[in-house]
Amino acid sequence: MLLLFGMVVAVGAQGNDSSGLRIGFSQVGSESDWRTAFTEITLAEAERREITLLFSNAENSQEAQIEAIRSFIEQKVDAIILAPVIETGWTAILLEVQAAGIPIVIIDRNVTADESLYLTRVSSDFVFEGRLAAAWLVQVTSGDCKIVELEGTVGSSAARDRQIGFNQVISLFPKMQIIVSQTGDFRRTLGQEVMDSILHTEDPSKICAVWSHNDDMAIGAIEAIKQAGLDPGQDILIVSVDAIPDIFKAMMDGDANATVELSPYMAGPAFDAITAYLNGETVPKWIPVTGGIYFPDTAAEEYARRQH
Ligand code: GZL
Repeated sequence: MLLLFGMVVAVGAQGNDSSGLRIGFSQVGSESDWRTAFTEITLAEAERREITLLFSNAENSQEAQIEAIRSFIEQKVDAIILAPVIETGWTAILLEVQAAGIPIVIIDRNVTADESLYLTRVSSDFVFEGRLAAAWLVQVTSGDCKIVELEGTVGSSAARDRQIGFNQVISLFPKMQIIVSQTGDFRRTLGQEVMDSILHTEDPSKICAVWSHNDDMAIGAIEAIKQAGLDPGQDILIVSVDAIPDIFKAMMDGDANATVELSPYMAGPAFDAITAYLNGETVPKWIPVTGGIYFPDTAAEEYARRQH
């Protein structure tokens, strides 16, 4: 059974030992295609497992996330899943959740709160994603490239750690240089606006590549590069993260060069961890999801395969 803003939307087809659980899910928002896919997959997985999911979309507001968590406590849910928009400011509400005796799972981005305040975290390794993107760019440019960086949401662990990982690798190569770094908040429209502005303040002929913390901002940048009369994917290389269908479409059009995969399939492991905990089993503090790096040579099949 699926509760969307209090409505019963559907009854799941197959039960398992998660069946009948009532779980509150506080989602960041709908800022990117990856986030939308992550939400859709989570709702479908809850329905399949006959979990009643109380879903809240905070539209990137931490305050709205905290209010949603308080509402889940009042509704006496069996567990809570939190996808935190930014890293800091969670300790107080996590203490309230702990006092209510409700297990909470952190999913995707991280929190700075003490790990004793949550059951586990299901996520990818953002530092690894940054390293992988940088290693590819170093290789294809022989370690000589002036880079524009489009950062994700300020204060999010995804943006910070992808930047850390990327810089760890390029710092080994003196001619790999980030000439400007600006946030596009993981949003396509802002990625385009920021890139358009950069193309007017920097000498475009000096820009070798765009390193974008997610595909949506990269796709926005691609549009800006085209409007500047340049050829994205050729004049300016494009490397990003998420592996959403639209980046594979861009690759098929010759406009993008590499994307590091971020799996949107995190709900299953989160639901499994909650069920294990409620069955008295021990749950590890981190449950990793992994992904590879993809290029134009497999874009057509990846595009076809990733229609969620
Ligand atoms: C990272 C995730 C990021 C995605 C973006 O795990 O939090 O947030 O890379 C999304 O697409 O906005």
